[in-house]
Amino acid sequence: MFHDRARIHVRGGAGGNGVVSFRREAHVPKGGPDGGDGGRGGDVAIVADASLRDLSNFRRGAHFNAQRGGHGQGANKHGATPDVLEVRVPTGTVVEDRDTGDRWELLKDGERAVVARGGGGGRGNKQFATATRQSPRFAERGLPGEERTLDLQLRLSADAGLVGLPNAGKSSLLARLTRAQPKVADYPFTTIEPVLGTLERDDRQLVIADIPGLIEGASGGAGLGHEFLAHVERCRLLVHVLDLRPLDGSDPAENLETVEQELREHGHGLSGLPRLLALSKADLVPPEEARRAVERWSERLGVRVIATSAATGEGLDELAGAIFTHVPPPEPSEEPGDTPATHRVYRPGRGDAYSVHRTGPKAFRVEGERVERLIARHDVDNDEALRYVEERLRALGVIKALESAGFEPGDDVEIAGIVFELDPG
Ligand SMILES: Nc1nc2c(ncn2[C@@H]2O[C@H](COP(=O)(O)OP(=O)(O)OP(=O)(O)O)[C@@H](O)[C@H]2O)c(=O)[nH]1
Ligand SMILES: [Mg+2]
Repeated sequence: MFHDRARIHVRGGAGGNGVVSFRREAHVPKGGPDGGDGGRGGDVAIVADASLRDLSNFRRGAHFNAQRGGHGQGANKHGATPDVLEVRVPTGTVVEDRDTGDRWELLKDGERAVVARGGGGGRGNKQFATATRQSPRFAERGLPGEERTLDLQLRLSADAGLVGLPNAGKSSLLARLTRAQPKVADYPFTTIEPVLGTLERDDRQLVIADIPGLIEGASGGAGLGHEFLAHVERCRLLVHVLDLRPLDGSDPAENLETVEQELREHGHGLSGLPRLLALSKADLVPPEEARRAVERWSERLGVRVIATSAATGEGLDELAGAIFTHVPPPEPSEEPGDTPATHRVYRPGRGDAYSVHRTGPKAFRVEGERVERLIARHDVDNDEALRYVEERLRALGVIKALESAGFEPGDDVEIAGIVFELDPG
């Protein structure tokens, strides 16, 4: 079974906590603060690995949790930051976070994207020492790491794709054009997963994909084809394979339209890709009829049409040559050696904004990334830490904003689900 989709959960490691510690020296009764900072939590990165074939390594809903940062220690020792947790996926995997719309495309071996950053480490008490607060008895907690649910989808990187109805002869053509050995049989849906083959000529190579047969309704979910239409998106040329003499007696013109309709309905630019038409099984009709079919179809479609037979080899060289001439050169960004910006590294915004809401007669709520982070970092049951939080809230202008909303010292304030009495001095 070919697994081209998976869903995973990733979580950056939590930051380590800062620590409260004081220097101890035999002859100094009370040394200064020397609590070290916690280390940043580990990141989770997705790395493209050309040796992987598909996404079958991923159990349903697998979790990847990076390690947490080390806690700070006395004597000003900082906690360690663990190694990045690497999740290896086959080259050609598209990673998407449906909640945020973030998306990464890992197209080349070794390409990587940090998808969940570790949380920041907390500062140790040494960092909170000031002229007026010489022995701070509080330190910051580390922050939780970033968390996401990611949808992985493997897109094959083929230059040209063979598309057509089931039984049209796509796999037979691939087998004759390349060294690939797809299964060939006289029933529809013989091919149930895409097969790749390499077409070689002089010093050029092109990858050709044999896509499972498309039937009416494929783009809407019918048959097997729709699952694989996504793979065709990255092709730069489509070779439409059309059976000249279908076994089921169907009309080739209608068959061609069925497939073209599915390509249009799938969208993603598929119907705009350059086309070749390979008429298949030419050995089954008299040569004169095959010639007339070529003329008719080229006139009608305005594309290059070639009569082929996987049985006799007719038209195969011509088809291979036409594929080479009609595949457009790769986009400049796909040239080797050039590093395209195919992935984005997520950086949390500055998040300075906040809002103040009155929730009751003597109760308020403050929302905002920065203030919520402040609360997550401190234990407001610790008087000294609470005083520090008040100082920061004042510096951020939150106390002023609360006052203009009617706040009075001693009222309750809720931030990120934590309620405390705010009594700024
Ligand atoms: N006579 C003749 N038969 C052919 C030729 N090409 C394919 N066939 C036969 O047509 C049938 C279908 O061929 P496949 O290559 O499996 O067709 P496909 O398009 O890959 O079909 P699916 O994988 O089911 O979508 C098989 O019985 C082949 O032997 C040809 O050039 N001449
Ligand atoms: Mg096939």
